[in-house]
Amino acid sequence: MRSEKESEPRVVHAEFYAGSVTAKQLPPPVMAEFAFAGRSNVGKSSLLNALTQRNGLVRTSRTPGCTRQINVFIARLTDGFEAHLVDLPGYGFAARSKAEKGEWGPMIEGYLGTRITLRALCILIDVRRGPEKEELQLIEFMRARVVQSPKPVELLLVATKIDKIPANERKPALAKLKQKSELPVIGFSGETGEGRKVLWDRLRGAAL
Ligand SMILES: Nc1nc2c(ncn2[C@@H]2O[C@H](COP(=O)(O)OP(=O)(O)OP(=O)(O)O)[C@@H](O)[C@H]2O)c(=O)[nH]1
Ligand SMILES: [Mg+2]
Repeated sequence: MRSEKESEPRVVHAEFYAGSVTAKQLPPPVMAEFAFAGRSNVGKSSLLNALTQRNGLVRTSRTPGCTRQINVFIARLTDGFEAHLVDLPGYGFAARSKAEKGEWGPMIEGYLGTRITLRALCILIDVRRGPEKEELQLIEFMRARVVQSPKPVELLLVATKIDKIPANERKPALAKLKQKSELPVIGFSGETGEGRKVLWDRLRGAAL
């Protein structure tokens, strides 16, 4: 019998593909894309490292505002499945300059609103915070999105830093988030890799 560890999806190739401050300047949409959005410091870049099992693939930082452009990575699994993973800059970062703040919304919405190969958007929230105004707005924005895509974009809520709450509080915390957001919720930890398999399974399902 195969152990749980062996059935974990294994990434055989992962590398930086392209980066841009506008969706228009990104390379043409050629394969399924999964994007990761959320407020600054929530753990988007750490999640990408955990998902690809490459600790240094994406730059992470204790200081909010680390990722400042749309960064696209390519990942290939053992069975040949390939997808683009898209790290978006964080929103809700108070110390950012006014001019920069003004560009953030259009950059994120420009990408999410137009990319025809987008198959899933993971909205990350810290498990210790509920969905706030920005997350609800993002969900609204995605529901109102009209793009000539062959498939609707799957929306997932990913509750990050799950390692920071005691094990017995995790299930109730996730249930509460699910009720508040009316979205599927996956608990995730960039530290321990918890949630990695469930997330890969969901993403692959969304690509088909
Ligand atoms: N304990 C714990 N810490 C985490 C986890 N994910 C991220 N962190 C920490 O949180 C901080 C921010 O992580 P990043 O991955 O850079 O966050 P980000 O969302 O990409 O931030 P921006 O690029 O600023 O939008 C870092 O110090 C990480 O080590 C997690 O699952 N558990
Ligand atoms: Mg980041």
